[in-house]
Amino acid sequence: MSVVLYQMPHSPYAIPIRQALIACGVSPDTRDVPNWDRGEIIQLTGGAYYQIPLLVHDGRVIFESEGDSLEIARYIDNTWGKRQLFPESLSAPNLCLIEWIEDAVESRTFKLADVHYVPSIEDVVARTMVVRHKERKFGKGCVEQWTQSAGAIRAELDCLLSRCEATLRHSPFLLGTTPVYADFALFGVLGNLTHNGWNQLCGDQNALQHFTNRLQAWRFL
Ligand SMILES: N[C@@H](CCC(=O)N[C@@H](CS)C(=O)NCC(=O)O)C(=O)O
Repeated sequence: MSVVLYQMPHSPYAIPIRQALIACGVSPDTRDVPNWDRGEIIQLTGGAYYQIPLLVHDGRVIFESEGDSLEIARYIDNTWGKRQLFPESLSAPNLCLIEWIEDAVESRTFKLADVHYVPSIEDVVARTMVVRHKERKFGKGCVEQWTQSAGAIRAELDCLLSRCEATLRHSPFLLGTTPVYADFALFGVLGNLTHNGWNQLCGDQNALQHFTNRLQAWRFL
């Protein structure tokens, strides 16, 4: 069996997919896609897609063809996960949490990561292409703006994360004793935030720290 995950190592959307595969007992080969060159993804999808993550399973290419950000996650669940990532009984809280994590939480974590990630791109052309992409979406000077307001963004993020911290002090995972995809989504945004030591969880985010270690070690039976 061949499973190849096209990713960027720090991507908040690729990290959960990689970890969900591992939790399901699948060790994907990973291909790091340069943020500034989406040629391989465009070729693989015949021009239909340019983002990551993208999964190739025995020659079958899986990506967000319908704009549903959960297409790859659901494919993993249906193929290897025995519906443990998306249990029907937890559908409402699982999907609500995923939406909140991928929107409200991610919109803070990626900015705090980007203020470290963007300057770390050594090649001036590559870095400028990434900045250009960000500025077309978020306005000119956005990375500088996020750098200046990093403290305020972090305060907003910590306020949101305090809900998860409180729950995880009482429960191993967000919705009980077994992880669902919402847990992997949370793992993804935290992985993006703290990638390469760019940011750390604080002392009062102990339960979140233990949660990330627990999820990393988790394997579905
Ligand atoms: N909704 C997509 C979002 C994927 C996404 O935003 N990927 C980012 C990397 S974290 C990307 O490829 N951005 C490049 C672009 O939008 O051009 C998913 O959940 O897979």
